Amino acid sequence: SRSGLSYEQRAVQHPNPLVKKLFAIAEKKKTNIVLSADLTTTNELLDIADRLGPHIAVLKTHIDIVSDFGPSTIEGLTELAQRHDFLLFEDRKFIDIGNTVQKQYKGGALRIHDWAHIVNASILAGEGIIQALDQTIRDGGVSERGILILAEMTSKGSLAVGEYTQASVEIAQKFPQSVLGFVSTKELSSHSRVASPDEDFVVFTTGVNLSSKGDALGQQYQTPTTAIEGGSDFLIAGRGIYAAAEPVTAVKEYQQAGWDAYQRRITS
Ligand code: BMP
Repeated sequence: SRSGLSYEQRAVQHPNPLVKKLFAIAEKKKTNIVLSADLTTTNELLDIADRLGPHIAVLKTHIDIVSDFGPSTIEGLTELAQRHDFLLFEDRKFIDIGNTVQKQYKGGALRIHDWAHIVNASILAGEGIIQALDQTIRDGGVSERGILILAEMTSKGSLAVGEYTQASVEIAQKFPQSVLGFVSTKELSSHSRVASPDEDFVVFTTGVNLSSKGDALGQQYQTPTTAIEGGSDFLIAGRGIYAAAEPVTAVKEYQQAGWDAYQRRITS
């Protein structure tokens, strides 16, 4: 792991062009925030993306919750991603057999591969799912596409622990061209039996909130500081930011907390 280096140093050393771009954005905008933009209409989604775009490195969508989803949703997101320089991450959580996920990724009404730089997948079904997504990425004719493996979950009673999490790391290591890293609550290299010295998987952490410990449906939060101290590289926050009374003020608070914690980690 290279979690002790600056984003700039990691950008220089990383072999994957999409990760290089992600680290370069973090360094340039001084942010490790991934906005979980769980808004349910195109207008609300694009409005929050435009207002908060300058403060985030990645915008995470659940595109299937947008009630009026259509071409203008994607055109708007793509235009804002370019204007404010952030990446798009569709939180699709692919989980089926390889043949099905290829169709879900490339086709259907959502055409996720066309517009989302990053997608995530669970390894419940075995490594074939990652093989299938990897194949679509390598044959897809579009550069800058990557996968995060959902190695843990933040919800109470999650079964994605222990050997399951370890298997996530081992499968990631078999597909280094397209697996960028993990969605997990902490760094996972300690789970690995065969970590190579120059591997640098990126850790995205959900369940981040500055003022709440959880919700009524099992969500469990940690703070930006504890997440970064635990080896997280990018903080995914939703309601803590977009549902705040002043989302712009809130995103700046998360941005500062996440950035300061990362600087402390790499200088200590
Ligand atoms: P919030 O910060 O409002 O709790 O939102 C968390 C977001 O992260 C949601 O979009 C949820 O689907 C996602 N998420 C999560 O909370 N825990 C996980 O383990 C994995 C997730 O993708």
